[in-house]
Amino acid sequence: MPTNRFYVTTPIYYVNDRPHVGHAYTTVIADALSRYHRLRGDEVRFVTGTDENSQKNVEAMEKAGETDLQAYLDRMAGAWKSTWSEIGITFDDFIRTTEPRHLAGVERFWKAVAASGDLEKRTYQSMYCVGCEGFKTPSEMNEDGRCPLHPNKELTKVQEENWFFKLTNYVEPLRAYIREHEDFVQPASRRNEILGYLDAVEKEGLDVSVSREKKKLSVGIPVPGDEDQRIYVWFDALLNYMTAVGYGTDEALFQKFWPVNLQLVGKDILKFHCALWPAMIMSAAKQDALLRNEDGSPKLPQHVFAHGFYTLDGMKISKSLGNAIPPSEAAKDVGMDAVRYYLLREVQLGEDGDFSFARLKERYQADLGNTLGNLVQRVVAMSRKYFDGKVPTLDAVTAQSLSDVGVNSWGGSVAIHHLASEIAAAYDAFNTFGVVQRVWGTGESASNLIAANKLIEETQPFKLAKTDLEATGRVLYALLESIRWYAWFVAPIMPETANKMLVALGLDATQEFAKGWDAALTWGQLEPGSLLPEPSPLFPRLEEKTEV
Ligand code: ME8
Repeated sequence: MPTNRFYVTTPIYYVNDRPHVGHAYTTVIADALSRYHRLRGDEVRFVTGTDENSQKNVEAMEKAGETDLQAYLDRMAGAWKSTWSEIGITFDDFIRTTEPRHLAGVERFWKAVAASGDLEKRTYQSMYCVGCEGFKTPSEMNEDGRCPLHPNKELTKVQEENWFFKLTNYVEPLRAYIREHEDFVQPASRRNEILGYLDAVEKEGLDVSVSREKKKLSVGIPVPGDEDQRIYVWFDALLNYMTAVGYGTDEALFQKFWPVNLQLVGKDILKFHCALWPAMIMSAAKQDALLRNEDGSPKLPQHVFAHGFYTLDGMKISKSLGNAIPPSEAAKDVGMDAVRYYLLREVQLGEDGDFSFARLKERYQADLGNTLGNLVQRVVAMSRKYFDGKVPTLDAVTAQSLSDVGVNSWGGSVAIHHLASEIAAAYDAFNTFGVVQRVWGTGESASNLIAANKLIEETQPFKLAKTDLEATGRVLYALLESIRWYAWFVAPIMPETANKMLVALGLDATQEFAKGWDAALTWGQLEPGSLLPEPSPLFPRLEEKTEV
């Protein structure tokens, strides 16, 4: 089977602070999708990184009483990387916009846009929000003239001569691309926001200032051919998605991974990603053949998905409120898998939600401990007890009879095959919330975790074992084999848990995952008669854990 490639990105984050659970949300979604595609055998490129040429970072450094910007940036980039490793983020590349490889690509791209005639020097006056690194029109301000997202800071009046990018030249091509590619802007509910913005760009002539006077900034990439100007941080930052895969430095790599399959962003930066960014590419593609398809059309991102925002215990997450806690702290009692699960489970992708410690603990006990953990514990313990420490092996437990444990709500192997294809479809549609829902049993297919627990209640193997060992063996085998499947389903979201589940079945997790999704998910691969190690709880009860 030919391998597909999957290139997924997160925003590159400002390093004015350490990551909090909001940043973790985007990054965990990207990680789960990357892990899923790796399990399928696809060639995956997962890129995250840091947005370093921002005045915000300089302000944060000064606030921290430091003066060496490079040292500050290095330290903060390191802090982001280590936070990501603490919650199991498996990025393939981490790009920093102060790296030489990035500068090379930005320069090439700027020159292409300039050669297309889409840059023009104009004198400009506007209000600027350093928090957003963006200009604000009067309709985008609060009544008091401040930015609604950063009401603690006054806007700065900017009057200077800048390079402008003629976004207005691309309103029609953007509309056409969005019309022809219904799944470019996701979720669908966000498309109107972009179309509305394009109407405003057209009506109000909203070209975008893409440079600033050098003397007013202490950071920023120099504008090629204009010593007095630096490139606007957003123009530079968006290009990370290309420079990380070799634009300007490694043509073969770029050809392989561009265009990007999926760009995950928060709803706050949708406009930059679905209007300015594709317009920039349309412009540069007129000059740069690397950016064109064979038919001459520009190579644009395939999908941009904007998720909603998390609050923390009902409050906006912000550095100034002091609640921008790192994800590792949220994971202190419950572990990283529980935080990853919680972030993806608590809200439908695209909606806003609240990260609450009480809910996190509730879900840990109920969804993880009681529903998943207990299932594994009970099934393994019963099998060990009635089948001599092993996966049931009875002459009568033939492959046929194993797949026919169709007791009431339990759908047996036919249903779990159906469930597996529903789950793959949900992952393919970036719907991690849907994956979790289906595994835990709110989807349409049977043979999910809820049904597995019901099967135990309905068949009562602990009583059945006294009268009909063969029937007991069939039930327990079906449940053990299902646990192997559940491990595959949840592995992208809860990698440590999935490994433990396989170990609980006496399997070598590395070997099992090397099989690949399709090869592994056929019924009956768990070997009857193989040894089952003594189980230990997957999700220890919290009281016990904190007492230790
Ligand atoms: O905007 N809930 O960086 P940034 C959910 N450097 N997601 C959240 C969140 C919350 N409460 N808070 C932050 C920038 N995020 C630019 C991006 S890309 C070319 C440049 C996530 O550090 C969400 O993904 O402000 C949001 O879009 C992003 O962090 C903003 O990160």
